Amino acid sequence: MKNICLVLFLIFSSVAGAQLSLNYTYPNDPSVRENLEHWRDLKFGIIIHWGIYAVPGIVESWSICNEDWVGRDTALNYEDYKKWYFGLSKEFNPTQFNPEAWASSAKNAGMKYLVFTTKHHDGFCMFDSKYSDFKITNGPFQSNPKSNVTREVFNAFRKEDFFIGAYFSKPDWHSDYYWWHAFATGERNNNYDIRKFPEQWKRFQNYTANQISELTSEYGKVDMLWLDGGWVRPLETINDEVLSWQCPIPAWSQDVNVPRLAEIARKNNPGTLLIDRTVHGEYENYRTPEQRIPEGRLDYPWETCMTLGNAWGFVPNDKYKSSREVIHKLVEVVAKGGNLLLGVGPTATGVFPEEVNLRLKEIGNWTSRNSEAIYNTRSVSEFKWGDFYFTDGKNGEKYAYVLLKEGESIGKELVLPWSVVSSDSYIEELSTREKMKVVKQYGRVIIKPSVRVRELSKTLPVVVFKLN
Ligand code: FHN
Repeated sequence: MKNICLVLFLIFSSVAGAQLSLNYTYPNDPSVRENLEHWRDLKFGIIIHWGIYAVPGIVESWSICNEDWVGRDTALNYEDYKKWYFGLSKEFNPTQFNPEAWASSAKNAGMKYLVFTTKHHDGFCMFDSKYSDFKITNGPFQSNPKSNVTREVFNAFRKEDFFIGAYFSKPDWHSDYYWWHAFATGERNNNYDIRKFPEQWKRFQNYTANQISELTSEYGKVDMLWLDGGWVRPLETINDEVLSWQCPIPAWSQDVNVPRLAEIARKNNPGTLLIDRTVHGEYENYRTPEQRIPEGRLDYPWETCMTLGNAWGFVPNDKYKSSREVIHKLVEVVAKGGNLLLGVGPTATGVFPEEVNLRLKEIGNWTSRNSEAIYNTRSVSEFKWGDFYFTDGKNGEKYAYVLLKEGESIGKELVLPWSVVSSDSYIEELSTREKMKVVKQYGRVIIKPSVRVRELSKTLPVVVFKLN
């Protein structure tokens, strides 16, 4: 039994102000700002990593990168391994591909936006690019009516009213313009000195711009470009954060000209959000902490991207987080002013693993009954007190969240300071809409949940109270 004395400091206080950002740049373009505020309302999204790496069920792309932290079959020499990996494009034939089922599962979980890997670092295009033969429409799946996977995925999620994000890797380890055959491939960076071969890099910049143009003009409305591969960036933007990655840093600038990509994308879809991850500034419209939730509340738009299992893509026997754990993270992220982008990987045949579908269904059981306390809310300066989180609704209502461990329940009394409950306000438990019995004494307001609500709380990962 969780002995709870819930004193809700929902009045603004000087304490625990938001963690001020040192290098976040709010967009100037009104349509981008409007799109950003809309995205902030959505709170919960799905990022889907799907590519040839699903065939063997290994980590996406990284095993072909010649950096010693990467795990790969050392029985093969590196060149043979790379050949084997790229050869997976001739085996990838997802005959059970069912993007409508993916979209329905994600929607039922309460997710509102999608980020889909149109191309990961390995350069394999999950769309029918005119600028590459290394693509899903040039292999065993090419005759399938759904072979242009990105188009099918975007359409299926758009039909469920999802905000559409295109994940696009700035580095492309299959492109001769990035890993040039004239030199041995090295680590994650391009493998030639751009200062000596500027025309080769110009070719890569054009190749990238052409693919961004395809993705933002031939695949319906794309709301966001989620650019990954932060090491591809102008040299002058290398900062302590990049140095902390402890990865090789070239002496030259890998500037892929993101302003040009933004211009192309926004000409095709005005207001497109640009997420040039970790390369702060004008084209990082929100920040993207990965696999972690920031300590404090952040005063700028941000999103935690986190895997449901341990891998971004499908790997066999992955260990998935419980639905309770995901819902706790969702509430924590929302109370701190962010969004949660949850990562799943479909199998080589094109379906979500059954355990993933089950988790998404369980998550939906909670989000569907507490949706108003998630979407459209905004964080407050006093976002946390003890074990509890708080947010503001947009119409003066407030929400208080009590996170419960397995088997825990709320206690017989919850205490509110008098000041937060005006004379005519009332308090309800959100999932039952049951009005709370409230006693006012000695400058405090005591909520006395009914036996029914206390019993129900044993089955809930989070109990939400709404102060009207
Ligand atoms: O290198 C990628 C990684 O494979 C994965 O796609 C993640 C997802 O956020 N992004 C990069 C690592 O930050």
